Amino acid sequence: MDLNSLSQYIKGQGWTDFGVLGIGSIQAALGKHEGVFERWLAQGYAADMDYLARMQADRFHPQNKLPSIKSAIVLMAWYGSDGDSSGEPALRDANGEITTGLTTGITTGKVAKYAQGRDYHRVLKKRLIDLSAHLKSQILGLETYASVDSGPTVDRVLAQAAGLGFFGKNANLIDPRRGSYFFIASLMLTAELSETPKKPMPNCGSCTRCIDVCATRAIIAPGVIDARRCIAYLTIENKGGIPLELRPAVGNRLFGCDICQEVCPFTLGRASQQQVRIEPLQAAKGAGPELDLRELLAMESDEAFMRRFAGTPLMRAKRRGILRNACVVAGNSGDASLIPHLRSLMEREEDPMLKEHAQWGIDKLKKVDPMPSA
Ligand code: B12
Repeated sequence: MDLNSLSQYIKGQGWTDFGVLGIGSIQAALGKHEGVFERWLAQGYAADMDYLARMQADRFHPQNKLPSIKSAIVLMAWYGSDGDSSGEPALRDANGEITTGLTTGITTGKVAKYAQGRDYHRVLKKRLIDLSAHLKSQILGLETYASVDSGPTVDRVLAQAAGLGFFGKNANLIDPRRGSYFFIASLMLTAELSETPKKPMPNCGSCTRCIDVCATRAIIAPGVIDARRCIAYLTIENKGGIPLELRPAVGNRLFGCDICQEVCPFTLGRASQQQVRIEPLQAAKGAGPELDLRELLAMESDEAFMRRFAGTPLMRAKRRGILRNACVVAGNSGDASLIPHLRSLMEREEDPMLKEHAQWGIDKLKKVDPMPSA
């Protein structure tokens, strides 16, 4: 199959870009990174994400899933912005300091950009299945294996090898023309496709903005994240409480975090020039960028939670995780009118973890306004 018609089909599906890797390049890239990954795990940086160690063999040896693999198409799906710049913070405050858009005195919590639309796993998997069917109609006897995020692939490493970007100091894969607000998906194939040409890539140079502004100091070395401190981990994957010392730094990040991307010069300005071409990924189709804390704190049942968030990435944290996060964000809001909402959550919920987080929020708000009117 020639590259032009493949490219036409892929772009027609709404993908932002793609690259093709032969099995030699796949093995070389994964072989180089397996040691990096093992050292990362050994340091404890994976926190409680035990599945990462369990999936190691499959992630680094794609033959485990597709024994006759000969190539892979690695795809980029933009999610960052619907074409305006409203989600981007001002880069510097009045004192000239870099700011990450964190504010106090507001009663909403922020949803990371990746999570504002429909759940990308389902949306992109569907696109991969359609792509696979299209290729199978052209290549006799073709077998494929599709993977998005939760599947057994090392997405950033494959995408970097496929020429889609470079490893940033914020650990994200950065496309120098667009920034890093994109998902990565792959389709492994038993057919040999010709590799796409690779362009030379820049690097972060001496810039350390992401490291400097990370509120919890989770970027412990360029490109290395300690998930135990990362707000994305703490508010999404984490099943327990948010460590006390990190709660103030969570600020108004209710679900996920984009601080290290928001300040990246490759993303700033350029993000607003991109469009979300896969419609269900648009913020208007899902939870959107901000959620009302009063509404969240009042969510009494899993049914109510499902009605509001089914089909969105917020389901990952479940009602329990979102309520926990809402208590922390409420505590950080500086708005004492939220105290009664935290109180009624505390009285209503049986879960000691939720009670403790609500109490923390109340105590923090009392310090702002020791005599709240309500
Ligand atoms: C576990 C995981 C997390 C964890 C850990 C994050 C991390 N940095 O490892 C948590 C929950 C914290 C997380 C957060 C986020 N994630 Co995540 N996550 C994953 C997952 C499932 C595995 C990543 C992994 O293996 N990590 C282990 C590290 C060691 O590997 P790595 O990050 O893939 O690769 C790095 C190293 O190899 C390193 N490296 C390369 N060479 C060398 C050499 C040396 C010497 C060293 C030291 C390092 C080094 O550079 C690579 C990039 O930094 C992938 C999906 C997948 N199947 O791969 C998504 C994925 C990485 N996440 C993604 C996203 C969107 C996010 C968030 C932006 C979500 C959000 N807004 O809240 C944040 C970003 C946080 C950050 N700055 O990294 C996207 C990233 C897309 C992109 N453009 O890069 C992915 C690819 C999902 C997808 N399919 O689209 N995530």
